[in-house]
Amino acid sequence: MTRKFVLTIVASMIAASAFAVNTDAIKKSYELKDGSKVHVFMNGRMGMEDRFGRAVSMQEGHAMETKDGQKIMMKGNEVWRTEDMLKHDTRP
Ligand SMILES: [Cu+2]
Repeated sequence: MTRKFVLTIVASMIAASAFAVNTDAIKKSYELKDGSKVHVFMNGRMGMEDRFGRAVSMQEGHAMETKDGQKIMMKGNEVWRTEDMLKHDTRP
């Protein structure tokens, strides 16, 4: 294999793993009535983002209502994960 060919493979592997991290991070995000957001991560647990874009804590089992009237029950409290996501802005 030529050196250039190997570098191409390595570059595409890095690109693929970066893509995997981004899509793994959040499964779905919902906008809530009060202007905050709830992010559902790939592991099914959730993290809250307040209307100022800060990661905030919410007790597990707390009932939330989305802008379009859906009721969601808080599962998990992934504050650190939300914080990390907001810091690196890996929102989908
Ligand atoms: Cu919540």
